Amino acid sequence: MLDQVIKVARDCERCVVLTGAGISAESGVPTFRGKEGLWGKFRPEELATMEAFMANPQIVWEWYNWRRELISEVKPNPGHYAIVEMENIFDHFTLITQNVDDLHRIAGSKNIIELHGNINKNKCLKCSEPFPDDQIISPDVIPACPKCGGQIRPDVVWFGEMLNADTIQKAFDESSKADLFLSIGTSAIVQPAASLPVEAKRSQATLIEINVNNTSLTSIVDFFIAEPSGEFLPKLVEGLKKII
Ligand code: BV8
Ligand code: ZN
Repeated sequence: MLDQVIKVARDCERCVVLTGAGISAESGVPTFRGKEGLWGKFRPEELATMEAFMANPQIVWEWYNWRRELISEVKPNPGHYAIVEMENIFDHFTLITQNVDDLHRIAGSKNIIELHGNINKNKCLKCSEPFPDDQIISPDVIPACPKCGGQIRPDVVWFGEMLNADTIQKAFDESSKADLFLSIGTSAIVQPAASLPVEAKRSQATLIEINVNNTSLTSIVDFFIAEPSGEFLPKLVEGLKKII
């Protein structure tokens, strides 16, 4: 399968990669819906929503700080680094991530579309002013906005919240122009992100899925690679570098 994928990929010019929590699993970041997943103890509706934050700001704030703590101790894995190299292999390369863990940027990826925001960023609930990154935030006291005194919240997209219009538009534009689309480590459940690979397929891209489990996307992909992304991606990049 690797040789077939290399053969197809080498003739492609516009490559788009969509990643989900699975790309960070080998770094030790729990996925959302896996058995050891973040949601194992909670349900998405309980915590990653505006309603949850309004009802229990303290619990939501502490959950995000627990995740920030956890993410601050992990490193990118070979899958992240292979994606960095892909930027130099394809004429046009776009990385779209659903993850908020910042590991792609830390690994060195440049052109990243962060669909759901970034867990290390905060903003004001009231005036949306970004909260300065260098301000120390205590794990259990929610800071007040220096500009208007409003409550600070994590700058991520919660369930039920709209994604940034320009961000999602750019993601769909790139997906519709791709001739190669890799869906990596995502259960392809969360919308509208899960529609991006479908859009690419509709626009005649070759669609490749890399996941340790089948997903709702698997039945429409051209190649399904049932391997951990941290193992398959470095082999793919090594193979492409040899022939390009
Ligand atoms: C919106 C930030 C609309 C917060 C997240 C249709 C259209 C529009 C909306 C909806 C719709 N249908 C339903 C909705 C509502 C909702 C939704 O999609 N719900 C789902 C549960 C059905 N969507 C929304 O609310 C979105 N908003 O569109 O609003 C709207 C319209 C009008 C007016 C107002 C609003 C907002 C969605 C964004 C939510 N925020 N994150 C935070 O992180 O705290 S989503 C969250 O899930 C993460 O970002 C995560 O990345 C994302 C997706 O999950 P995955 O990444 O796929 O992770 P998962 O664990 O599920 O899967 C991991 C995969 O990896 C598995 O398949 C596993 O097998 C695999 N894997 C594991 N290890 C490896 C591996 N693969 C390879 N290698 C390995 N080693
Ligand atoms: Zn404010």
